[in-house]
Amino acid sequence: MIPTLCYIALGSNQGDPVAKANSAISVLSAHPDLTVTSVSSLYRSAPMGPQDQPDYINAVLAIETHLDAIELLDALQQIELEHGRERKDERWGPRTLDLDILLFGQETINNPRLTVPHYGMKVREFVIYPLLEIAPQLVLPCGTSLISLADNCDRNGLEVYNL
Ligand code: A4P
Ligand code: MG
Repeated sequence: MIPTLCYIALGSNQGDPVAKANSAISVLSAHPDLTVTSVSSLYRSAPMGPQDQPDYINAVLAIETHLDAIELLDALQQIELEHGRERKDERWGPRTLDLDILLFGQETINNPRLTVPHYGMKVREFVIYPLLEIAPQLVLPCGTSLISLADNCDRNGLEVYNL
């Protein structure tokens, strides 16, 4: 069976976000059910949502997997928990680690636990530019090219994070 090519967004702005991001990338790379095929640079981004929170570290990974989408979500949520994630009520508030499924092959998924493509991916600079780095030719299931999304998306201060 052919594995599904998926794109995962990573975000963190609490408790040493760079270390959290690198650790999450290591755990994903070592996961028996996932093959990480590309990893973007780490990026520093201004917070979307409440402004009284630290800047974020964001990145995007390409993975291949034989898991179905819900099994993949379960695996990602398990990794979030292992990195100290607590789900709070505040929308868009600070988080130690957020792992979102951007794309699951070319599937469109709408169920109570999962919306794919991710609802914010067309407008978030901290998703579009890291994704452009690893998948410049990408076309969304709706037919929109990633490059056209980038053409319409301000970088909003987004920069590659250098140690
Ligand atoms: N869920 C539905 N679709 C998906 C999907 N495609 N991938 C459900 C992952 N999960 C998905 O997520 C809530 C529920 O969404 C999950 O239980 C899952 O079943 P969550 O991670 O518990 O909550 P959340 O991430 O706080 O919610 P939300 O609204 O998805 O947050 P966002 O939209 O991801 O925003 N600013 C910068 N610069 N960088 C960031 O990364 N992130 C956020 C969070 C706010 N501001 C940011 C950033
Ligand atoms: Mg999330």
